[in-house]
Amino acid sequence: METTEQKKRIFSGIQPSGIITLGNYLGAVKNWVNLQDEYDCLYCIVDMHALTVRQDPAKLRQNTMSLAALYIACGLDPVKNIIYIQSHVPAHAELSWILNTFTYMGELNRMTQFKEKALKHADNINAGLFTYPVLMAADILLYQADLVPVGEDQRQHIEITRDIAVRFNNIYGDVFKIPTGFIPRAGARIMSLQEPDKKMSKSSEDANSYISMLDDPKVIVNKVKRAVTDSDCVVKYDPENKPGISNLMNIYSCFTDKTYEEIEKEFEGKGYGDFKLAVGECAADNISAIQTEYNKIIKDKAYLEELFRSGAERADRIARKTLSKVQKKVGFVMKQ
Ligand code: AQP
Repeated sequence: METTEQKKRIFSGIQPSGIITLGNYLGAVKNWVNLQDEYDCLYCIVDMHALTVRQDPAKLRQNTMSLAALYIACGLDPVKNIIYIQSHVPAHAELSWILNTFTYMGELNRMTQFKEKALKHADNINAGLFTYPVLMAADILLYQADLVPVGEDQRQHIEITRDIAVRFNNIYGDVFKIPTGFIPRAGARIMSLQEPDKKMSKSSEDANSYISMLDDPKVIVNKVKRAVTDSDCVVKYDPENKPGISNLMNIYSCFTDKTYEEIEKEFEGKGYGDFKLAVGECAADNISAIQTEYNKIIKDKAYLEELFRSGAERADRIARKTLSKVQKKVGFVMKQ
């Protein structure tokens, strides 16, 4: 028996739909790093999810490699954690199909992410975009995950995962563990630097709206300098009336562990220029340390390929167990 079996299990993932942003880092990866000792963790690169928006194949491949290198550069240990590519473990697609038949159109119709993405990609409202939450439910339920650390935007998808699991269990007995979302207190919703009422997204068309984890440090400082704020020049946490400044305070707080009160004191009587410079430099310093590691890892193709091979093998072993159980329960004749 593996010693890790005593620990609670975590599953989470990110789409290689671009280079991850500071939002993905602070809302997800940074917390994953803190959880890796205490939990038995699977961190997936969800390339099948990325296909729900049209991708350039060469870029998708490149972004997948980059995301793996960034996971490790950010501090995820590939031995302690299972790091793998979703499409390398066929059980995700197989379970997703079965779960589609336990999910109602009405439930999927309520999903905010679907509504937002359908508006953004009106020329490609594909069935995969609609059933995205079902694939996510399959990702999580396959591994009998206890906890799913995600940013605030994924809360609704965790809820539907729980609903699908409960529905299935009510019919067939205790097949799935009912997972809980784990949303960090700080950093759960990093907003766009240009439109602070919208979340920061890696696939945004305006490069000034996000900080990419691979942006040059000087670019990071400049993007923060250009961030949209208000005109009253007081550094005060007030998301409703001062969303731009509050967003920068959130970012600063995530990196420095300072409370909003401490930040307000630090910048009392100082202008936005000083504050933005401090936020920009702090983000740039932290991100550039990650980039130094990234630059070493991304060059080593053989290392990444071995990581993918062993990650998929370890994930597949766990996933197959759940999938077989589900297949038996629904009445499939099992292949001998
Ligand atoms: N702005 C954000 N603030 C905090 N957390 C965030 N996350 C995403 N944006 C923010 C968290 O990052 C994890 C991975 O997200 P994803 O790539 O699977 O999908 P997403 O939520 O749709 O992220 P993006 O960056 O907005 O991607 P695109 O532009 O492709 O849609 C999740 O845990 C998410 O909560």
